[in-house]
Amino acid sequence: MTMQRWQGIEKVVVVGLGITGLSVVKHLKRLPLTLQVKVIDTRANPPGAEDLPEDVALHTGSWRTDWLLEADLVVTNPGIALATPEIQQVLAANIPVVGDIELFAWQVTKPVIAITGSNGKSTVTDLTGVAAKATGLKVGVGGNIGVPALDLLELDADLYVLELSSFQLETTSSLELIAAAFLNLSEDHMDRYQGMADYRQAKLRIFDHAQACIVNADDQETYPETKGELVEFSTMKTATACVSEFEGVEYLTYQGERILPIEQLSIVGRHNVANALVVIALLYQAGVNVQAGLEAMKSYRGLTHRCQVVADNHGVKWVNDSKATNVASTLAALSGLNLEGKLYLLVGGDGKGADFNDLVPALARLNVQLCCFGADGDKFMPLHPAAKRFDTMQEIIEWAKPQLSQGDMVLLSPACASFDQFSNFMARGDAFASLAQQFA
Ligand code: LK4
Repeated sequence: MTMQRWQGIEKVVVVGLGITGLSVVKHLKRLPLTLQVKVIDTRANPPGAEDLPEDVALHTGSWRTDWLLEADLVVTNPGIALATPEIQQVLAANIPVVGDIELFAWQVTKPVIAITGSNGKSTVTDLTGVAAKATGLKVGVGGNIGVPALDLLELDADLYVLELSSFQLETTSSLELIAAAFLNLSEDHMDRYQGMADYRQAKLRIFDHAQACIVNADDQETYPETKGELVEFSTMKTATACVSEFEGVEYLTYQGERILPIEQLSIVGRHNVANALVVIALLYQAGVNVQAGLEAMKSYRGLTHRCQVVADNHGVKWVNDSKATNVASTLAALSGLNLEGKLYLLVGGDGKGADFNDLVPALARLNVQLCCFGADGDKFMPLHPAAKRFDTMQEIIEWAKPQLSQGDMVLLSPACASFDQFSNFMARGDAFASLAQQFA
């Protein structure tokens, strides 16, 4: 877009520091404008305060409604709900409230691909980026994972691939996408939404200005109400991107054309077949040469903190799936798990108001020791007869260590956010990996 967006904007208040808030401040200072920038963070010691430029005023530990109501633009962090009374006051005063992705939309001049959904969005984003890079393009990959979107603008890439959370989409209204995907919808963030309908509507915003809308034919909730041009993917039925058998071999196909035998993918599980289909659909719709990206797709081994083997000693496998921050994600980790020994499953943390009962059938099928920890550990106790309560992961490992034997697996797939005990799921995964390595 153009600088016209900034007409009449002089005073900008950024709400929420951290990596995203800092990326917003840096971006505002790079613009060819003289903006007065102030930052509010309601936390007493917000992360990133030490990296804030000295000429930017910072208020911490509470709100500053006076700053907010003097502003011409308020830029909020995905951690702040729009329903927060202070933000409602800003909106009532007709002051625009946007997020970092909206600012990205105002400035970006190259094609953008975006991905949302309850699960798999980081894998699809990363793999789309990896495959597109392998074709020789300069690609900026980030958003809700890795690098904040506004930092990516500095790369001057040919193509951007963004993971977008429902929170980011709530504060975005003019992002034009060459291709957008809504992967699936399952319960999450019930502490921030009134219900599933609300959560779904936030995610559907990804299609508002999308040229190609990629939807999951196996999950009708991913379909927008007003049907424009839809590109369907499915692992179960015929669709634009789907699975077809040819001479006894299952292939990923696009518009009826065989792209790749499923067995040549390194990432496993039916959910990853779906993820790979979406990557193909996104690349195709963005005009990227899919064939040139295939070798990269075949060798892709997945993300850190996503079902990653972090130690394998004395026949005991330690698997870090800290990225499983909701029930469906933990179910994906448990599906197709085939163990000789016992599964020590670490669950718990910040439950975000979820109902964990859907885990019961999957747990009943397994030889499992359920180890419950963190703020909402109690909520997992009724799910399995062999459930045991701990405060921390460290306590679990200390208790389990003497019992571990050949063929066992210790799996962190907690179905919860980590904010009760960690700064994010990555810090939780690192803590688990270090406990695993101590055992070795
Ligand atoms: N002012 C201010 C202010 C106060 C508090 C800014 C930010 C915060 C707290 O920050 C966040 C809270 C919740 C940032 C978030 C957040 C939730 C950023 C992203 C999310 S999320 O929902 O997209 N991702 C989490 C989830 O899926 O549950 C990740 C959980 C984890 O890492 O363990």
